[in-house]
Amino acid sequence: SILKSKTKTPQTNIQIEDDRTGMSPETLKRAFLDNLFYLQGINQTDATLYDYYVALAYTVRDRLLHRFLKTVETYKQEKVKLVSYFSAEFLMGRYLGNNLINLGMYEQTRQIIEDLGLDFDEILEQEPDPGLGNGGLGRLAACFLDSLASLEIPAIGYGIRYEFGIFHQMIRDGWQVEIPDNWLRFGNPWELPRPDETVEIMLGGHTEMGHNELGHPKAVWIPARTVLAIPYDTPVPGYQTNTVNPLRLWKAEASESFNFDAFNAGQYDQAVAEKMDAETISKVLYPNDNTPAGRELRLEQQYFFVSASLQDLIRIHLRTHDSLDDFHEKVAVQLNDTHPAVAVAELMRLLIDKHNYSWNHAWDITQKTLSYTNHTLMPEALERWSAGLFGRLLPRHLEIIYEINQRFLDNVRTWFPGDDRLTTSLSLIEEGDEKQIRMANLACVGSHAINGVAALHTDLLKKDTLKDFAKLWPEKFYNKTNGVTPRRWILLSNQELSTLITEKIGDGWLKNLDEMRKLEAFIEDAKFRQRWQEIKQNNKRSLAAYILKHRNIQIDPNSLFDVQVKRIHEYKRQHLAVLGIIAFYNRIKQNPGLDIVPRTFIFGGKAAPGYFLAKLVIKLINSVAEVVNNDPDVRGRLKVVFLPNFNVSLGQRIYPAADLSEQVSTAGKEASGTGNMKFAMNGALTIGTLDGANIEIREEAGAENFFLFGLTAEEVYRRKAEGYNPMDYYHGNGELRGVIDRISSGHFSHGNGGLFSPIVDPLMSHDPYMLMADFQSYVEAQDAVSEAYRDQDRWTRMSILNSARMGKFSSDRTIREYCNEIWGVKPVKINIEDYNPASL
Ligand code: B1N
Repeated sequence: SILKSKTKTPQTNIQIEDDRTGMSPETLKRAFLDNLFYLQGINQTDATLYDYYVALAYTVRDRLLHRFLKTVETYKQEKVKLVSYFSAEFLMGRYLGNNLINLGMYEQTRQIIEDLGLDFDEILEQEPDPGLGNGGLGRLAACFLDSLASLEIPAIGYGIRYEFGIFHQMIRDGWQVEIPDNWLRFGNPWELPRPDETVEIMLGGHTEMGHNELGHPKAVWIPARTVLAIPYDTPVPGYQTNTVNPLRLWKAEASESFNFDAFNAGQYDQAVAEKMDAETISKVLYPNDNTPAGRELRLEQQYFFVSASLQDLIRIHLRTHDSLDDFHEKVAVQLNDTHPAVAVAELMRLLIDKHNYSWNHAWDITQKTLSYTNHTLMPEALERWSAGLFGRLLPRHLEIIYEINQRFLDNVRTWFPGDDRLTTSLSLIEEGDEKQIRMANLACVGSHAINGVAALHTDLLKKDTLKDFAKLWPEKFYNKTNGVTPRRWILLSNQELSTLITEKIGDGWLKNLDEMRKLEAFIEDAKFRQRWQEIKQNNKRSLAAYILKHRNIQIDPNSLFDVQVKRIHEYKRQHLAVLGIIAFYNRIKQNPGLDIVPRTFIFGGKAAPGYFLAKLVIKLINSVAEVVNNDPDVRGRLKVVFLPNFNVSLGQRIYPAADLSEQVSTAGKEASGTGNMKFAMNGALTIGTLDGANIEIREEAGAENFFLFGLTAEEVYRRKAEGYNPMDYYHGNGELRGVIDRISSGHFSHGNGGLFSPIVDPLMSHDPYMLMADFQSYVEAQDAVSEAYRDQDRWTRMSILNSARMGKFSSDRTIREYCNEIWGVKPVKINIEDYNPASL
């Protein structure tokens, strides 16, 4: 027949399902080369390293997909309760290496890639780092997704598919320069568009009184415009489980590709402009960490993803249930800070306006569904929206918020008659020249659970930032100390250390990090200590090679690697570490023969583009580096390096190579910190204040294995109340004076003493972050660090104890607590034995 092939090609070994699910080296190799040729249309002879990355990514994706589809199908069939994590940020980091690990195919994949004569690590480096987050808050969401899938919890992450993630940072002449992060330019093999599950989002316009089917009066929102939300799913596998949960990110598109009226009127440009306008909603991540943007587009982003996600959850629920009466029994929505707090009003609107619920019934479902995590104590970082702006974008939601507030304050007034201070403080609305909506208050009122992210943070929330809510509803408050995933932050980042740990205690620690305590039994084993030290040394050597290649700075792997990587912020006090460096430098200048422990100070972190002082701190670090690194008196004993573009991938190189972790925020300001945990797990010691999770890290590691300094949160409050005068320290402390004067003299700025006065002047007048008060104590702690480092054996013991005692800071522990105390969800096993994708 003419429909048959003329040439006789033998059809051997075609096993479709096996080619896409099989894990044997032969199958993996065949699938990899098959993807390169048939999916990408590229010959091996022409393939670039990036092409190989894509081929490998598709090979791994195939091995995720049947688990993914079976997971979703199981949730539907078993009508399980689902956790949905609402977050404006997911800082996922590269997928390939992590997915290989979680699927248990890392080693055999490395092997087949190397058999083909390719460099495996170089291929992993091809993947763009998806930077859809700013810092700790976004990375926490990513660690939580890893733990949820690893604990076999039915869960879905909801967020925004930003076309541009956090900017790429470059350093020019010591200053930060921002480059757009066009991460989707070459496509994204990890995501699956689901256009059939598109939802419509209304914006702007006004409300009118109308009536429902029964003739009852009801509010009708007449929007000015609508946009479409298109879901893109990224499968998130658990560590050695069959669970693969979705991360569902929404892209904004125009409702109709063209405004036909404008088009027909010949205004082609206007028609296209409207389309572009709609798409700006998911165009770019706001690059602020711990400071609200206050822009209308930001509120549009928040509402866009919250509305899309709630509509999606309602659709999912109604597939298998007759009504939304039991919605809260099947869905737990966690609000990652107040960025998704408009969910309170949106769920009310959907229940009342769309699904005809009464106010009281809708309110009951809403409160039982939602819970809220607070991530900051600083009042200036709490989100507020002007009622005018809010009402222009979300007129119906403004009405709903006013009604929530009225009913809530009526209750407050009956519970506490005459207490005007209390009603003013609890109100969702801040009165003033312009009314402001307090998103934290909205989140508190609309949730059944409110939590802080470290013990001290929760304490201070209850005593200070949210004290009136805590008095009203003490039973609503929880502490959930943050954690990080040991799969990415130990196993993937520090493979040599992981091998040693597994050799000693087996691999149970990867699922139960408390088992790391078993390492303590080997602390008297000199060979073990030596191996521990050698591995740190190897990690330091490879970071030194990276620094030489990318910054052209030679550093000594035998020096103490003293590292501070995190967003640049005044409260995090990178400039306190700089004062410490200058103190060391001044000592050398006074006595060039001084016997000091050689140190390499490594900094990394982005400054928000509009945060002038943070950008000046980067310039200061680079300026000090230029002088210190090239001063012949220093003789290479101090080196300062600023590593540009700190992100998840760079973190993976840096944490394993650190000897000392700088966690020096003003006590009471850092909600938790999570970098502190990654460092300690990888055997770095901490120099830190009693702030955030540092307190719990020190408790676990033992006070003798932690370099503590500085005022406590209580002392900070008290000192400020008593009247704090930083000049007392300037006049009373010669070393501090020498440091400040060295900066002011222009020594680090080619004689331009004024360059850094925006940093120095505030220190000398009000010093809101109390660097002057903490300086002496910081320098003393640094001297204790140097003394400890001289005794390498003692240092290694402390390093081992830090790693061994970090079990508490696995995000698995955090997620178990959320599951048991807040979400009420249980693990669900996914069985793929009976699942044959080829036959479906
Ligand atoms: O959240 C982390 C904590 O470990 C950190 O201590 C905390 O600073 C961080 C607005 C934030 N708090 N608030 C933010 C980020 C972006 C934004 O637009 C606020 N990030 C934190 C995880 O709990």
